[in-house]
Amino acid sequence: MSNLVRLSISLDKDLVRQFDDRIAEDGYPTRSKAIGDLIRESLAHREWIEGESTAGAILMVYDHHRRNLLAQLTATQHEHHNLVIATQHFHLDHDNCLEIVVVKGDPNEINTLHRKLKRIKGIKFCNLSAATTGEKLT
Ligand code: NI
Repeated sequence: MSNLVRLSISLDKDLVRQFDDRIAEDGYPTRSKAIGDLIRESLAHREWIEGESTAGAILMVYDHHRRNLLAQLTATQHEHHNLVIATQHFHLDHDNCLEIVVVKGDPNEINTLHRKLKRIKGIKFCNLSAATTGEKLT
């Protein structure tokens, strides 16, 4: 038996036109796939607001010559070692490094870690990509 449910919904004509333009640009094969993705995105977003556990990645760019920066980065990550699944470091050029910190755990604590990393002097870019554990999504 199929798990698919057929829905009939009514939406504003202009809204549908905008949606169709957007999904055509993105190359979606069907409206169903695009709407399913929007629903999953919304559920993943709720995980960050009211969930107990979620996952994501913190992406940083910094100059490794900056005094105390590396020590502060390491100390801050150790303060939240329960969240950090993995880190990967890339040497972008002579001065700049790009580091990815993959995190999983309490969403509030992940946000705290992100804020702490962001305010370290010498961090040029610090972005949190809020993903999902995927456990509750199909
Ligand atoms: Ni480096």
